[in-house]
Order: sequence, then C-alpha cells, then structure tokens
Amino acid sequence: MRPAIALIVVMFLSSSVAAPADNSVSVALAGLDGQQSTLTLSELDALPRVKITTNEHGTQHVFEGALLGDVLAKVGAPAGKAIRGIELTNVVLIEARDGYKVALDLAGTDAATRKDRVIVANRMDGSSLDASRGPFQLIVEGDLRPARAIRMISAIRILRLR
Ligand SMILES: Nc1nc2c(c(=O)[nH]1)N[C@H]1C(S)=C(S)[C@@H](COP(=O)(O)O)O[C@H]1N2
Ligand SMILES: [Mo]
Repeated sequence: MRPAIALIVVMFLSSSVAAPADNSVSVALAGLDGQQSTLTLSELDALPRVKITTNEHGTQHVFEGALLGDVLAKVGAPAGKAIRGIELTNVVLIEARDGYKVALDLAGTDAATRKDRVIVANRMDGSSLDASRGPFQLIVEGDLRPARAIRMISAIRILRLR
C-alpha cells in the first residue's frame, strides 16, 4: 500500500513539474553586434500571431506562430527599409537539436520585403508541437517542399557575410 501511494505521489509531482519545464525550453538568439537573448514559448505567444497553411507531402497543416522578424527584433535585427545596401548580405542561421541547419537571407525573411512570410511556429492544427517537431519549428510560406521547415529549433543567429 505505502509503495503504491509513494509511486502515485511521485507521478503526480513529476507531471506537475513537466508543464513549467516545457516553457523553460528556449531558443538562443544572437544579433549582428553581439546582442544575445532567448525566446521562450510565452514570449513567442505574446507576439502578434500569424497562421500559415502548408502542404507537407500532400497533407495540409495550419501552423501558428510569430513572424521571424518580430523574434529577431529582440536582438536588434534590421527590418524593412533598414535592410538595404550591405545589410542585404546578412544571413539568418537556424540550428536544431539534431544538428540540422538552415540558412536564409535576412531580406528574404522580412515581412516588408517579401509577401511570403517566415514564422517561428509553436502550434500545428491547433495543438502544441510534439517533441519531434517542437517546441519551435520554422515555416517558410510558399516553399514547395518542406526541407527548410526546420524542427526542434535550438538557436537563431544573424551573421554578416562581409
Ligand atoms: N531538425 C530537423 N528539421 C527538419 C529535418 C531534419 O532532419 N531535422 N528535415 C527536413 C526535411 S528534409 C523535411 S522534408 C521536413 C519533414 O521531415 P520529416 O519527413 O523527417 O518529418 O522537415 C525538415 N526539417
Ligand atoms: Mo525533405
């Protein structure tokens, strides 16, 4: 009887600890001039929400998150008219927990520059992303194949090529 009660107490405690632990998972952010920050799920949820419908191997999904540009604002990334001249050589490098990496040109991710949006998503079809995708996944609107839809994002950095 006693070990069973102890087991139930341990299960209860670990399940109640699991919820806040999920929000402690964050993405490391780095700007062009040494700025460093992190992005938590609650910070992502607080940004203006954007929904993008994708077609992954013939299956339609609705992803929801925030514009990559709104996330990169946390580390002072140039946006809109500030992306001109030499700033057009900036690259966004996104890395995942499994070592997968994707590079995008910063101008191509800017909502004032391109109609197709790039978001950091944390929900798919109304639910939080599971461990194999999330908590954070990149979605590039208009991509015909999902190779750049990097799952399990761990870090997002802006780099100067010059
Ligand atoms: N972290 C991570 N993201 C990733 C991948 C990956 O291997 N690791 N594969 C990419 C590719 S090539 C595709 S087609 C889509 C879907 O991959 P899946 O079929 O392995 O789910 O996720 C993309 N995002
Ligand atoms: Mo792929």
